[in-house]
Amino acid sequence: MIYEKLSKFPDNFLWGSASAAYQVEGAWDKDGKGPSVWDIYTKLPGTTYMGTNGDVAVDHYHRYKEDVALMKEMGLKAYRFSIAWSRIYPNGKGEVNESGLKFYDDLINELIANDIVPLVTIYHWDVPQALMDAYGAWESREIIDDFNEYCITLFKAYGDRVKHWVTLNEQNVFIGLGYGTALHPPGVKDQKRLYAANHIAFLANAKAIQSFRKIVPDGKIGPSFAYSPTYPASSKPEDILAFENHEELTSHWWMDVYAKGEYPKAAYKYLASKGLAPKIKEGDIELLKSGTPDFMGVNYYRTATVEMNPLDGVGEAKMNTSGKKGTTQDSGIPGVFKTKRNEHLEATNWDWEIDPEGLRIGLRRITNRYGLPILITENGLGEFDKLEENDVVNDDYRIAYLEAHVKACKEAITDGVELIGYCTWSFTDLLSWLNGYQKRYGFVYVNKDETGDKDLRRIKKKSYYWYKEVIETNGENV
Ligand code: BGP
Repeated sequence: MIYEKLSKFPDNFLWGSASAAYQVEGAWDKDGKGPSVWDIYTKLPGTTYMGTNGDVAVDHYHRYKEDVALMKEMGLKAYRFSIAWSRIYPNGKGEVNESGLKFYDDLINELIANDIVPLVTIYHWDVPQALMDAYGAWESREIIDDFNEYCITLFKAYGDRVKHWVTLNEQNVFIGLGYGTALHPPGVKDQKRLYAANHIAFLANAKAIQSFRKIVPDGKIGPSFAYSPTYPASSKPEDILAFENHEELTSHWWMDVYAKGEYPKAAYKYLASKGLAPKIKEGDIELLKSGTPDFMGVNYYRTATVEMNPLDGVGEAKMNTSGKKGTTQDSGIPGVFKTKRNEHLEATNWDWEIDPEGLRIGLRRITNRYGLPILITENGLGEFDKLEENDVVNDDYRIAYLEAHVKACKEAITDGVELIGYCTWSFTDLLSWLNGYQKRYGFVYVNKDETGDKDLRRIKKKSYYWYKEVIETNGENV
């Protein structure tokens, strides 16, 4: 629909920005923290861009007060950050590390004292290495109880002040890249193990939500899903079918289970025919159905366009982690779908299509299929930024990207989508898991690069002032 007048953002709309522990904190072995899988994985040769890791990251652990002061000055309403499991439980379970608990306690208090709502992500990919060594982390049902204990500790420690929680960040990504393409730890390529681990993660998610209901009854909780809404490459029926396949296998497969406690039928049947469907034990479906979320968290960066892929067609392909435009190859599942570059859309230097309309489309699809409120937990543009003379960063391309996406949110609200908040990725620049420090997302430039010898000073980019105004006017200037 094309409207002459758009609805307003709600009064209590959460204008936020996000980060993740491993990408900002640093202090990887300080004050009793145990190693996570990422602390180990990034040190294996050839795993990340130029061997970058989060040992120091942007040193948020020591500079969080300075970062929160910058948020306050901007007028930020909400800050989404994650807790490092191995800072709380250095061995994944057992004894709690009090200094770890204290760090987040201090951060939460600092945010609240500055009128910023804390949005806490419980798990942003950094499972304790101890649990990987003990039982293969997400591959064993043992993790369900260990994760639940970790969650209970957090709910009890912070639930009095933190009312918005994200359980698992992008389960589709950490499981997909961890067990499908071997680009994330534990670096496995095995579809059967992928779907098995993924099912266990669903169970852990649902159990944590059950615990949450008892401990923080007045809070809201949900997972964050990396949603790339699909388009068919053409109106050929075979491409439409490929589109249906893609939505079902890459989106409904996750969101249906979160929201309804059920796997989508055709996708399940297909995977079962290949011997890849997860084993569903007695009680699993009951647990999934009783641990549904209050909102769907959405991380949106791009859409995907697909076409028919014959049985002897393409499979896995190369991902662009260098920022050299055009180096991504089309990939697919033979007999199911194949991705295709969408010629109607511009792309970033990392070949991510820029598609604000796709955000509106995705928000509507979620609203219609699940009827849940939505929290946008991530949206942003990763680009090379240039630090100019006198500490200036003119990131007009980021302003253009974000402005178009905020407008799409406004249109979606006009369409009837119940949107609770919008978090950009990210507040400060930070470590990109596989792409080093050169792929920047922040409103605040951090003087740090792959060489590691810079002073980490914080510099407000042009986009910082732009978002400040968006917040001040509650989106009316967009
Ligand atoms: C999401 C992750 C974030 C962040 C972002 C940007 O998948 O939740 O942690 O990294 O994507 O991705 P990248 O750093 O690969 O550009």
